[in-house]
Amino acid sequence: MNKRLSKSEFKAAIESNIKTLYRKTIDEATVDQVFQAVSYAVKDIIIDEWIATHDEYEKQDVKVLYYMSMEFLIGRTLGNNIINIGAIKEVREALSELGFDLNAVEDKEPDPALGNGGLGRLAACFLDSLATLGYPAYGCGIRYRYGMFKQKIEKGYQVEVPDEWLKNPYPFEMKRPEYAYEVKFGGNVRVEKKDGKDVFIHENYNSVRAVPYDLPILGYKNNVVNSLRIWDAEAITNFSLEHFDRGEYQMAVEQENLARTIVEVLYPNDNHYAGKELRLKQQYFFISASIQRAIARYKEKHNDIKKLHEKVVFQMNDTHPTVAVPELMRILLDEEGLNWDDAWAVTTKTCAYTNHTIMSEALEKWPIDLFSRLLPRIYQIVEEINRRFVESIKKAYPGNEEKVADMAILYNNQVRMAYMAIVGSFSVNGVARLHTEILKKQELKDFYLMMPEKFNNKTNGITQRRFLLHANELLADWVSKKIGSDWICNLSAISKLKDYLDDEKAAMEFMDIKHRNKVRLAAYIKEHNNIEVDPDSIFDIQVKRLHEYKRQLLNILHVMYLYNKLKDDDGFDMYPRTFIFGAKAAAGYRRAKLTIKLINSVADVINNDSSINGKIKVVFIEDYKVSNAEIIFAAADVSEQISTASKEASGTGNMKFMLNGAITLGTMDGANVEIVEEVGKDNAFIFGLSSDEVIKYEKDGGYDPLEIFNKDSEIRKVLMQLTNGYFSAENPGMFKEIYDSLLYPDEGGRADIYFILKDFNSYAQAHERIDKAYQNKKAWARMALLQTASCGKFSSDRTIEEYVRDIWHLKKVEVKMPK
Ligand code: DL6
Repeated sequence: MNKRLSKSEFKAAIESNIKTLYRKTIDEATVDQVFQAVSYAVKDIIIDEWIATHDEYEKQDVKVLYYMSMEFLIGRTLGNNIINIGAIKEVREALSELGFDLNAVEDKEPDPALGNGGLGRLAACFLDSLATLGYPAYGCGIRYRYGMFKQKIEKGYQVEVPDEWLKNPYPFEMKRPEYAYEVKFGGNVRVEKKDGKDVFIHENYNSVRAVPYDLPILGYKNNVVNSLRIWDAEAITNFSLEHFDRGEYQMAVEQENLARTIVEVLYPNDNHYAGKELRLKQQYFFISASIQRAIARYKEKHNDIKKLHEKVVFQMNDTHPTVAVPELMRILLDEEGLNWDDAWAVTTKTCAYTNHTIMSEALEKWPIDLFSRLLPRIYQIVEEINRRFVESIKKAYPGNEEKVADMAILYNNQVRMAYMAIVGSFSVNGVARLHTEILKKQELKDFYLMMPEKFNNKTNGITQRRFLLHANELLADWVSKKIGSDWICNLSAISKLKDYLDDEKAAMEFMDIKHRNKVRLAAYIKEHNNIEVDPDSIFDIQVKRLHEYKRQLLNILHVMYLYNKLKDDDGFDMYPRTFIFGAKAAAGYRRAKLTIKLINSVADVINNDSSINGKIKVVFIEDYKVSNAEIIFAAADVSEQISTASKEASGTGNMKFMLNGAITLGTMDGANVEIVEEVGKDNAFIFGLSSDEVIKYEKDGGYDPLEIFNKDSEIRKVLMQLTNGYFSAENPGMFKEIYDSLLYPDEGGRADIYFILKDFNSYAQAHERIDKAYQNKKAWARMALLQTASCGKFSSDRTIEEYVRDIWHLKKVEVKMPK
């Protein structure tokens, strides 16, 4: 390691930073100020490694990955950075001697929430793994001034509050004005002939200056520091104040506005395409800047642009960065002077695409008039890509106009971004085996048939360094004591814990740690929700974005059903259970927000009914985010992964729970399938329709929820409680919309499109199995330990190695620091 600071050197650094930053002594400093001072002390250490890493990349002239993503949900970084530089002990002790607690100091860091959920968090895990494995990579994204909103619950309703993560300077970021680029919008394209060639001149545009900020991404104790480069927008004001006329002034104001609005806020939609012009501006903004920089960097050392792909790979995280394809073409054609075929050859060897969803509402399709107005030159290029692609479809399938309609990039006045991503990439991957199979057999079947060599699977993963080493110190220490610490950088080594499966003492220690983590979560719930929960009850947890397909509704309807049984059936008993929810709903997603209200209304009634002797508690944790997620995963007994089969591309929360010893209650969806494969089906609680059954019902019909409603009196009772005011005395009709959605066809002619009633009984039976299994403490402990012991496959280190092997072909770099 670089400069290993001793405890006393850390103390001195913190005190000195407090003095220079705030003109205070440590005794006068607030915890916020100490957070800044510690962060700068840590950053000082990082800087040398950061420089050394980039020097090494330069020296070895390595191939570099640019991971393009609209979202990086990195969460707090101080704690992780301290762990990764190997200084946790020194910093903790230094702070303690100065009268501060490291956890309290960490709590002062805003949670950089530049993402919505799984997709953004995956990008953050990937950066962690890339740095730890020593692969040269940049994350490329946007420096949103406001990240994911903070959620408040008021009278049971979600209220969105802006997330001002940049209110105080963020100590780890570094502005890099020397790498600023201009990005142009609107205007028109004029064609001129020069030396017999067409030259495209973009004029009358508005533009902004994209200015990057770098955040250090540290590998685990290996001196490697990669960068997450997030772009801010500044106005280009190049008019002279003395001479401006009305037109110039107008232009300046427009450019100011453009710069201000473009990076203002993250769109809070998960798995949903909203079609807003500003969103397309954001996409082009960060992509254009990132590609301009990547090419400039390449040209510093290389003069043959046709070999770009040997040193550069662009991975597009979902379709949001797909304008990378025509933007790279634009630069190669218009600025580098390549002909079309050469430019296309370079582009399709440099770009790769990851698909993260098959939800039709998430597929981006931009109206052509908007797209062409905002990005006129880019649109011309898209037209030409499409024209040539349509030619190749016609050649492959002569006379088959249906194929053209099904596959063209431009169709029905829309630009189909996923199709452009596939056509412009050399690799197309899904994020779990089942998901990739569905892409190949259903959603993208035509493309798979035409270009099968592009398709591959990369099952997602998570970083064990954040979600065990940092999030669950007690368990991490225990694991290391039992089997050594190899698991930190090689999660498959955690399978050595299997040696302890039948060691009762070890299993009891494991459960004792779980209990202590449950006590920690109970204290958090008491502090934030003012609800007492019993750490001896089963902690049954569903935390993720609120989306109908994720079926939080199924979970709460089942809670209502259990409550009815406790009230109505004297013979019924159950082991005490705490149902914990955490979920943000997109601000404009009415039904999701109503589901949050329903959960809170049910919680109000049940938690205040003394007649059930506390057998059920329901808690909705406000503002679910990366930092409280860490406390939540560590405390779970049961991990609810209950999406309608075929809808969840992978899921990664399922893996975080598993790592922390929670048992999956889930459908055979996304990566659940692979989790069950690892632990064995007797060590998971599986229920519900299979993806094939769901897809068949969707195609052929044959499911009528009214039949279930009419036949099953318990389900009927639960549903009637949605309309009779049982849980909403103040407004009995409040949940009628949910009731209707379950029983009556929507505009597409189908009712209960997520098969909640269809899966209800099978779900209830899985819960009964859990109730019984939990009461056999020994067997449960074994099963819980088996989860942790079996999760080796789900490290993002494994995922990254697969991307490197099959797609990116990067070389590992070692960074040595002078002693
Ligand atoms: O691949 C990361 C993550 C998956 O684990 C989830 O299953 C999937 O829903 C999510 N997809 C998206 C798609 N986004 N948009 N827009 O967030 O990706």
